[in-house]
Amino acid sequence: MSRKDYLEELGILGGIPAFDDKLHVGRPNIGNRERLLARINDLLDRRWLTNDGPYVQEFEREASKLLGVDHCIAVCNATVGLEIAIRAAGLSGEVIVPSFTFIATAHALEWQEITPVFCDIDPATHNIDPRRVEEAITPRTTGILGVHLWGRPCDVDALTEIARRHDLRLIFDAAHAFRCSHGGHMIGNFGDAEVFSFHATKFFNTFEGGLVATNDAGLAQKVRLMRNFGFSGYDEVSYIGTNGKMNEMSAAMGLTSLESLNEFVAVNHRNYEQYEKGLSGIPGVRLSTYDEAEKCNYQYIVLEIEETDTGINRDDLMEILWAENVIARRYFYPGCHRMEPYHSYYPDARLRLPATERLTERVLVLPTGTAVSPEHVAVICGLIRMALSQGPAIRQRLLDRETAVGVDARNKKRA
Ligand code: T4K
Repeated sequence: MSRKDYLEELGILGGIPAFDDKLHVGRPNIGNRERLLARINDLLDRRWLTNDGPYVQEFEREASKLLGVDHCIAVCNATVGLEIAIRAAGLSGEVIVPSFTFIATAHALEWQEITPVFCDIDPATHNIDPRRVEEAITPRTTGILGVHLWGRPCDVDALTEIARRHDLRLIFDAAHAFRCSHGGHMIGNFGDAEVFSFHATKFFNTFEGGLVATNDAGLAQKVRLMRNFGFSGYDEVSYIGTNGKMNEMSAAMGLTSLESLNEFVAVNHRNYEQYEKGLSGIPGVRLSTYDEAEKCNYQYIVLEIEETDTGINRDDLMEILWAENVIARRYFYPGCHRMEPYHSYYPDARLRLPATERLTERVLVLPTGTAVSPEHVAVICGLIRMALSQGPAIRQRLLDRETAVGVDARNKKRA
């Protein structure tokens, strides 16, 4: 790992990368290995590997306690969790959803032949804009699917009020928001149901996994049955169901990760504060903030790059960082509405989504988590400072190099 002082040292201009190994966004946090391996031995000895096993039940009890939610149903991943929650809540027709989210949010609807109606976001929060939600309601609308993007709660109160007034169901994609709160209440308690992701790339993981949280006993019972093919007894099926079960290995990882949860958050918080300090005062870069009065997991370091102030754009910066082995990601480019099948269905959707369109061009997510040390953060901040403060000079050198390569290729062809 090396700090860089001169432009010539940048990887993109031929220098040696700052990091020998790739630094990823979403490197998994791993808790206590001995505890995990002991649990895995235990489940192997027990020969109980899946189907509502003892670790899954214990994990659900622990999650309920942590979130203060009556019912927590562990599932194999958040995508299937969303599909089950959406179906159990009786959604159909059209559901209003942001486009600035991971594609799974929209697919969970479309998979069930429910039309996702993309709604613009509030550029200040990156979350669905309640004013735009209200405009998108039609006689076919049955629900709203909000997303707590980056773990920052969306405007839960306004959305709850809109849902109440229009008699709509309200579900939250809380994939990013485990151990976050809103108004002092843990995420998991809002809407009809909230769905968390415990994918390997989340700060809290169960390898693959998710959780449906709800305080509605009837809905919880339906979700539970639908998670297991709809079986309500050995030979009795009550609903159409799927296989959405979490397995015992994942639950063992979940229980072990829970024991290190606060430690993971502390590391994320430390990295976040260091990024905040290291990037402060650089024109054209804005770091998304978290509400320190609430519980946050700080799992995403989200930058917005303003080209008019820096001379280079988000994609240039990403290329510069990748050349240093910093694999920053432009989540959630280009927006669900520009991906298939939605792009073909609604080729003009971008006209209704100006804030989304603008943000997808500006956002860059940086590595954090327990695999990222303060030294890593210091070097990354140094690289960003250099890249953004000397953007036009870097651009010019790249242009010169491209021209030189072009001339060289033409000369070789002639020779
Ligand atoms: N809703 C929202 C708002 C979501 O963000 C997501 C998932 C969902 C719903 C659906 O949740 P799940 O059904 O997955 O539970 C990743 C994740 O696969 C995805 O879970 C996550 N959101 C999304 C934001 O990120 P990709 O396409 O970026 O994954 P990938 O394979 O490029 O991994 C990201 C980086 O993580 C890699 O550069 C390397 C690193 N990595 C990854 C894995 C799997 C590791 O270091 N180790 C690993 O084991 O989607």
